[in-house]
Amino acid sequence: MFRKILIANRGEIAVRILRACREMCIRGVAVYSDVDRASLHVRLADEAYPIGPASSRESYLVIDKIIGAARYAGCDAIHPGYGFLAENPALPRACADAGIAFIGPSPEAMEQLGSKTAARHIAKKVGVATVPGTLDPLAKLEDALEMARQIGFPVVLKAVAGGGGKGMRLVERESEMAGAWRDAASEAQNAFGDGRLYLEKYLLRPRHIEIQVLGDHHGNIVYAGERECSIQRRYQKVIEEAPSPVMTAELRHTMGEAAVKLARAGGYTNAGTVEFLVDAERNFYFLEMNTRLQVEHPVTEMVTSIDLVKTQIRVAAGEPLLFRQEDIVIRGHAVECRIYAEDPDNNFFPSPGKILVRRAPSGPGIRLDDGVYGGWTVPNEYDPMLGKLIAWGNDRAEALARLEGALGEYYASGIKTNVGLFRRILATEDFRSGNFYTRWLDDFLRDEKKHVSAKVDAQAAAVGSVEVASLAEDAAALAVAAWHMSREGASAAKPSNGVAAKESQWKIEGRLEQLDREPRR
Ligand code: MV4
Repeated sequence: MFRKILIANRGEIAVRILRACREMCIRGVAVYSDVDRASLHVRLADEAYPIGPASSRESYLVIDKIIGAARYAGCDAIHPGYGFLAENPALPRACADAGIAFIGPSPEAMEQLGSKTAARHIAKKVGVATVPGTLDPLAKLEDALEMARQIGFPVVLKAVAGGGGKGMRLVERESEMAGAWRDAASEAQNAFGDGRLYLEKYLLRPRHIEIQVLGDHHGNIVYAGERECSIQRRYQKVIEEAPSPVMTAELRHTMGEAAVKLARAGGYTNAGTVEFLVDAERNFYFLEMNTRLQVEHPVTEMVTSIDLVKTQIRVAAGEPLLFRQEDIVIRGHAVECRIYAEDPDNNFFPSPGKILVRRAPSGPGIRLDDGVYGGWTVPNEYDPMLGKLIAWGNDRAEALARLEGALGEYYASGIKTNVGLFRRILATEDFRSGNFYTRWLDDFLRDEKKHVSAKVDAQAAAVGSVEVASLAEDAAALAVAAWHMSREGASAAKPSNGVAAKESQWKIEGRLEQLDREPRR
C-alpha cells in the first residue's frame, strides 16, 4: 500500500480524499495556490506545499509543479480528484515517468474513452446503443447538413473533445445549421483547443442516468448501480440521486452490463462513470464516459456501502476488488444537493466572499461533504461549490424528508447560496413523483419567472396604463427576486444595515442592466 498520497486538487474533493487517506493510515499531502493558503484542505492535510498564483493555469493545472511537489514530499501516488487535471492523460504519463502511481485509469484508456467519437466507435463495436448520428468527426458543414437530413431534425452538434454542454448546439431546422456550426466550432476551439464536431439525433425529453463502474488490474470490472442526474441547470448538475426513480432491477442489470462491456473494451481500470440518455420508453443510449471520480459519487457510496475513494486507492496499488458483482446490493435511497456560493436573484451568478457564520446540518442519514468553514473567504478564482449535502433514507420519501430538514438547518451568512432553490425544487409535484427529464430545471426556472410576469401583466392591464404594461417585464424580474428572497428564510442575507441596503440597490440596478442584455422570450 502507498505511504503518502499527493492530492492534486482543492476544496471538498481534496478534503474527501484526505479523509480516505487518514482512514487507511496513508499520509495526505495537499497543494495550494496563493489564495488557498487558509483553505480547509490545507488545514486537514498532513503536509501542504504552495504551487503558485491563484490562476489555476499557473497552479493546479501545471503538471510539473504537481510532480515537483510530489517528488519533494516523497509521495508514492497522486490522486487528481475531479476537474483540473483529472482527465488529462499527460498527468498519468508524467506520473509514470516520475515513478509515481496515478490513482485513475491508464492514459491510453483515458484517451480511448475520453474522446467522444472514439468512445462511440467502441460502443458500436461491443453492441451498446448510441444515439443515432456520426461516428466520426464531421469534415465540413455540408456533411453535417447531409447527415441531419438523413436522420431527421432536430439534431445536436457536439464537440469531439467536449463535455459539460460546451461546444454543443441544438439545430431544429436546416436554416439554423450554418450558424450553429460556426458557434459550436468556435466555442469548442476556445474551450478545448479542438474545434471538431460530430452530430447526433436530438432526443426530446431524455433522462440522464449514469452507471458507476470499478475495475482492478486483475481483469475484474463491476458496476455499482446508477445515479439519476437529470436535474441540471445549463448542463451543470444540481441534484443527483441513487437509485433513479425510474430504474427497475432488470434495466439496472442491462445498463450495468453495457457499461462494463464498454469499460472492458476500453481497457478501463479504477473508478469511472458511463453516461446514458434514457427515453420515456426506457431505451438507453450511451452518451460518454467520464474517466474520473465524479462530484456525485457519495450517493452511490450511501446506497452501496462501498467507499469509492478507498477502492480507487486500493486498485491503484494493485489490490484486487474486494467484492464481486453479486456482492453489490443497493440499499435505501440517497439524494445530493450541490451547494454553491451563488446568487439566485442574479441569475445564479457566483457570489464569492467571506463566510461569516456557518452551521452544518446533521442528524440521521445526513452527510455533508464540504470544503469550507466559517471565517474563510470563498475565492473568486474557482468553481464556487461550497460542498454537497447528502441525505440517505430507507426509501426515497425518507431520504427527501431528511434532506428537507437538513436544508432547513443549513445556515451560512456573509455569502449568498443556492439553498433556497433546492427547497423550491423539492416542493414540486414533479420532483416528488420522480417525473422529470434533462431540461426540467431550465423549464421550471423559466416558468417561475413567467408566473410572476403574468401576475404583473394582469395588474398592468387592470390599471390600463400602456406605460405600466411596458415596464411589466422588468418589474417581473424584480418581483421574482423579491419572492425568492422572501422564501429564502434564514439563509438570505437580509439588509439589516446601510451597507447591505446599498448593496441590494446596486444589485437591482445590475439586474435591470442584465435584462437589457439578455434576449427576451
Ligand atoms: C443530448 C441531449 C439530447 N439528445 N444529446 C448536455 C450535456 C452533455 N453532456 C450532453 N447533453 C445532452 N445531450 C442528444 N443526442 C440532451 C442533453 C441535455 C442534457 C443532458 C444531461 C443533463 C441535462 C441536459 C440538459 C439539456 C440537454
